[in-house]
Amino acid sequence: MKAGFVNIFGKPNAGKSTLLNALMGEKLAIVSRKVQTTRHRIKGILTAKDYQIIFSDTPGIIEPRYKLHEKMMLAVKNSLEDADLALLLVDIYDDWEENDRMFSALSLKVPAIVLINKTEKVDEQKKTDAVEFFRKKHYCQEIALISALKKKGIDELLEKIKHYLPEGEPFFPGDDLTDLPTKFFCGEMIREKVFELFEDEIPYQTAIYIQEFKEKTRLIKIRADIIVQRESQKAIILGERGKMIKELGTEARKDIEKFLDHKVFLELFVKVRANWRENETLLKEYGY
Ligand SMILES: Nc1nc2c(ncn2[C@@H]2O[C@H](COP(=O)(O)OP(=O)(O)OP(=O)(O)O)[C@@H](O)[C@H]2O)c(=O)[nH]1
Ligand SMILES: [Mg+2]
Repeated sequence: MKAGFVNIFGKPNAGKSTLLNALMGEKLAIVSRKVQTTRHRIKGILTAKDYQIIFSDTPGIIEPRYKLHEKMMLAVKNSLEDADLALLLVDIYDDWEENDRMFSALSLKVPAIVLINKTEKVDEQKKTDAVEFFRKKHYCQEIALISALKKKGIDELLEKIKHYLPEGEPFFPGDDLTDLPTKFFCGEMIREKVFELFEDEIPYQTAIYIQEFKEKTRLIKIRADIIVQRESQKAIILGERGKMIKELGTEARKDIEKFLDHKVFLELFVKVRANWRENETLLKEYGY
């Protein structure tokens, strides 16, 4: 039996959460076309008959500007410490030099596989150049071209990963998919809709707080607060005659019902908490 921790690192928007979902064959982490979507370390536990891999998706690596960012980078740091193998994800369209500097700065103490992502529409020359660029870097044990979105190269990657796992017994029971509570994922699904529906600073100044999660006989009742920083943002999230929040609620409820495989009653409230991103007490309350 082999068991180990495989942690995914990369710049914002490289496709880390998409990769976690592809590896798990299940949507655990929310994804958006905007940067800084993931704020927590999200573990996905993949158990087969002869191995268990605990994958971690992490927030994209950035220079912290708020306390919230510091918490996000702490999640990255913690993931650096318990990895058996690192997956360093690069968006092929991004600046390779910049990615290289970031990977070097991680000072990894474990082997790494560099994964060049978003390659489904890239010409052969660019792929060869990217492999050539990263292949000789000191942190790079192996390299692979993938498309997390199209699930290309994922099975081959799993085979590669197995070689790096230490011998050992599973860390989690076979049917566990993650270590985080169901409530967390419900909050994330609501947050994903905020990333989809609203532009500019709104997704970055929003947090979700699950007030109530109650399993009743016929449905699960969820009451959640959408926390924003300013009254003007509250008005935008509500929309004219509550149009936007209604849409948000419907979309999030559908996703949550699919995830829980249960009927859900979702009630949303918008609350203004000035500067919650800098407030230690509020950050803690919202799970950061
Ligand atoms: N074309 C293409 N797009 C991809 C691929 N993988 C991810 N994406 C897209 O890239 C965007 C970012 O994906 P995420 O998985 O949220 O990226 P992330 O690295 O987790 O981002 P943060 O959480 O912000 O650090 C989304 O629009 C994805 O659909 C891929 O293989 N090909
Ligand atoms: Mg992410």
